[in-house]
Amino acid sequence: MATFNLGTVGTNPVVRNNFTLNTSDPTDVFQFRIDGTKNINLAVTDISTGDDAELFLFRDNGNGIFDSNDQLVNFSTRSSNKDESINERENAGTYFAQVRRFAPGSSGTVSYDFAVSATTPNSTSGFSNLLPKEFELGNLSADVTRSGSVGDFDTTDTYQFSLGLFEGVNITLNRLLADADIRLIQDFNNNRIVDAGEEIARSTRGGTASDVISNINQSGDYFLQVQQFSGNTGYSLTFDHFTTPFA
Ligand SMILES: [Ca+2]
Ligand SMILES: [Ca+2]
Ligand SMILES: [Ca+2]
Ligand SMILES: [Ca+2]
Repeated sequence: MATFNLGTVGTNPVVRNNFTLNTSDPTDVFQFRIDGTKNINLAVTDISTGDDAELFLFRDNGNGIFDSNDQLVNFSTRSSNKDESINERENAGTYFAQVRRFAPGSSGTVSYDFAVSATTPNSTSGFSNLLPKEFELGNLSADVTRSGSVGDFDTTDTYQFSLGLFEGVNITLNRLLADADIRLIQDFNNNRIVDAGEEIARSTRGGTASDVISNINQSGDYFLQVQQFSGNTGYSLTFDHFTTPFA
């Protein structure tokens, strides 16, 4: 087991690409600190085809060493080579993100990209700036509605979708019990990080008012994020598909 100490992590994502796991070295551990109450964002992306990796987050018991006394606080164990994602509000301290090769789903050496950031909770900058394909909607060709929830143990949900030529979409977040917000992103450099200039639109209305992003009418690949602003809430997210007279 290899342990990589990333030091104190803040808003800027720390990225470790092209790491590998195999039968003789099946886990990697990324140790990091946060210096206040933050939304910890973790993503494992670009898992090799035909393989499966899992993601676990532990809080250190205070000795600064990854051991059996550390508490598992969250995990992401999706099938095949789907991206893994954790977005969790936590207090200052030392944490360990463990990436494990899932042997029954893996044929050989598993490669993956890892990223971590810590954003400011309960604010308009609390959105995760990582872009795992947590919910893949694919190319929109009709209206789509999804329900989900955000809260302290899942502070951001990230949806992937694309629009073809002559297609557009209006996006509405509603049925809220607490304040959640949305933003729309295009990952122009395809690094699975939200860089400057890649946020296309956002809606951050207060309370349980619906959030709306209207008239997105350019073809391309998009990410839509739903963020907890305060409290825990379920939500309904609607993609109202329309056609346009232009490409
Ligand atoms: Ca420990
Ligand atoms: Ca997995
Ligand atoms: Ca980017
Ligand atoms: Ca809102």
